[in-house]
Amino acid sequence: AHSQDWWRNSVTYQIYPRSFQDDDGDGMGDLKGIIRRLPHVADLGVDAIWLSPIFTSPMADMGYDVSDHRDIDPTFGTMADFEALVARAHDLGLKVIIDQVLSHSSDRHPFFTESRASRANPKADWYVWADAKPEGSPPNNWQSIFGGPAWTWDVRRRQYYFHQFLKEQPDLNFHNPEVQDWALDTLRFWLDKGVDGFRLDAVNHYVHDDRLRDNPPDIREKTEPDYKTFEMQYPIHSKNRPENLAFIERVRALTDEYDARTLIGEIGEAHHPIERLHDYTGPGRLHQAYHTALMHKPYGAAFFRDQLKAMFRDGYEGCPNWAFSSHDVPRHVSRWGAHWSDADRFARMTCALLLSIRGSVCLYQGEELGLPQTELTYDELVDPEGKTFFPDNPGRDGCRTPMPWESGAKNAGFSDADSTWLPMKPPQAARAVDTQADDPDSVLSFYKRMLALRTDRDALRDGDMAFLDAPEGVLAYRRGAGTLCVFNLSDAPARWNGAGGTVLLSEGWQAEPGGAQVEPNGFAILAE
Ligand code: TEU
Repeated sequence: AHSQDWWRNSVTYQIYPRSFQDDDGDGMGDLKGIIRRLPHVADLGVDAIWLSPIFTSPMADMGYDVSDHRDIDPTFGTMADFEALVARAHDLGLKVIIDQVLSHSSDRHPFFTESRASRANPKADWYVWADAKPEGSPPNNWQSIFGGPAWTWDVRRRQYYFHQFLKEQPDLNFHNPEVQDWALDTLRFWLDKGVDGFRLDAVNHYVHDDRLRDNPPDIREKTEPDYKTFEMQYPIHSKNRPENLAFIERVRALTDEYDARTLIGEIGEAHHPIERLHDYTGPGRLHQAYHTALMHKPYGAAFFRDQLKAMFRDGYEGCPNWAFSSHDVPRHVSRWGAHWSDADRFARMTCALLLSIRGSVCLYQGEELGLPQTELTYDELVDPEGKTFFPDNPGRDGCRTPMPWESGAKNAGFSDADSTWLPMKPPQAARAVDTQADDPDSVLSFYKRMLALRTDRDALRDGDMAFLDAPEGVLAYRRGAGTLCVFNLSDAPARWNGAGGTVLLSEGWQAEPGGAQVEPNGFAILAE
């Protein structure tokens, strides 16, 4: 499977390094800790790991604010630790994908220190600077994803600088060819270290409109008011610029100089139809498009069918990368909590669903344990998003709490420290790896079985996906020539009238003449 094309329809396990395993006892996870726990990941049967940022950072946005893109933050260890991690992962048959945050840097990056010092210095044009409007207000209406204007005034240059995220994350100016070259050199640095690919953070944010035109207003109804910050404009000028694709082609050309590498671009796109992702995975562009269509509140058979059909419209042959959970959204078992009465059954059903749809998949650490979102008080929050928008949007800390390994141990085995950067709470500790490892009915055992099935059965990985007529609330599709997948996503029992076969995996599924009785959140994967 590990050919040039190993990445196609692959499964990647996302590690959030600060919360995976603490080795040095400071209450934060680190690279040595990850090395220690890698066998757990390899045992699952995934193809690759993706590490959220481990680079030098003041941690205003937990490492997504990088102050040296070519070094490791001491919180996580050293470059030697990183090299050891890559070697160990490769020994275990795991590819290594690292996050690359190129759209912006930390405001404490030496480039930005230089850039803000004056209007005439070698880095003056490396960030996006603009004069105030005559009345002193920002140059246009662009909004930050973390709230407020995307422009902050700098007293020395007497100009505004652009930041799509925090003011501590100034946007690099991708219209400047030197910036593009620097970004490519940074990627080359890590390719030469032997990483197998990149998760390109906020890849649709790189290029802004150089005429700084206002974004048009977003006139859609709010669909997810309870936890997600909503941008009340269509960001067609602040990001999503067509010019971006030319730079992505340069990134791909560089990557193609190396053997069997992959680019997963993160396109967090709530504002455009899902099929817009086709642009990003066109020839000579990204291998995989990671997006957030299935990572918000909307749920149900009709919703999934519409999203998947849209993605694969017009004979699309590209490779989307699907996920239900990540370090940015509430864990899916909690987010979709209105739709189940048995959390573990729901975790297993969504596992079978995610791993049977066409495309690549990213699993987020702890998902294989069926972890729920951690409830935190305001005082426990660290994420600036949560601290700004609490309580309507408590931010992202609840999915970033430490990984539970041994239920009875201090901090459930995550750390020896008396306090950890985010707390370990009882609901998570109770689902620790050791409580599930030997239980054949656990969520963890189910993930392993499902991953093994996906590995063994080519159709589940590489087969096309054809949707079948099904009763309301039921999602049914055929993968390849003879693998049938049926899910009851409703809260009522359903009757499946149609094809059957040999059950490969099922739950809440009672075969009957001419079909089956499917309980709420019941499902089956069948060989026809
Ligand atoms: O997220 C990019 C992104 O597009 C955001 O909209 C994301 O949904 C955000 O978390 C809002 O809740 C990436 C990273 O995944 C995220 O952790 C970073 O904060 C962000 O980039 C800035 O680098």
